[in-house]
Amino acid sequence: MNALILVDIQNDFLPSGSLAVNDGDHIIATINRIQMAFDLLVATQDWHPQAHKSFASNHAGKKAFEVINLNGMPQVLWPDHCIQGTRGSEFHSGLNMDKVEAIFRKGMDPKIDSYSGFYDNGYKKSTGLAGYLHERNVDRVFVCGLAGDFCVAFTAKDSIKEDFETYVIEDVIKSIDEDGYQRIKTQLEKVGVKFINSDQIVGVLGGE
Ligand code: VGL
Ligand code: ZN
Repeated sequence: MNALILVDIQNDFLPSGSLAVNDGDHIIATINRIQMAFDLLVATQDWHPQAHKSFASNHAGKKAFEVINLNGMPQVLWPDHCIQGTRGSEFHSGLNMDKVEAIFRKGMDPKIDSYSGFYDNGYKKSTGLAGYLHERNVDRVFVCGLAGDFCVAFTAKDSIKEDFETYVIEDVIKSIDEDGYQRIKTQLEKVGVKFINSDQIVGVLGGE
């Protein structure tokens, strides 16, 4: 079984959102179109309390995109985003969610950030996504969404750790920083993540 994970396709990461990713909306139509190729669709949702320590606004004198030490780990400070229950935290209205069987929320603990759909950044808590996918007999995981250099990359890294054959579909991701994406892509390639474009999905799945 194969699964497509839709990572954080939420208004705050789209144009006019508070942490807008360039051209974030350009991936939506293709994501809707490729959904039918997969056995299972799941989504992740960044879901922060207002007091989240990843927000620059919760650190006096700090600005967004500065890096601080948060409980022993480097932490990029972000503009307030994806606050629980706000419009910014909702999925893009044009994204087809009808076939998404489960939504995994992350980033609720104010003390620690959570980029991956599987674990927080300190691996203190699991979201249950790995167990869910294993119980559904998934062996191949495909990842798309936002942002390529953060939540998509961390999700792909943990997917490999959980022993899923893992693909990032590169034409349906967008990154906050393209250079940062290229650096993390090199690391992901080393641990076995594969990179494809959406026109290769049928070929990859055809081997099943
Ligand atoms: C993300 C920064 C902060 C993401 C989430 O979805 O990539 N990036 N929170
Ligand atoms: Zn966040």
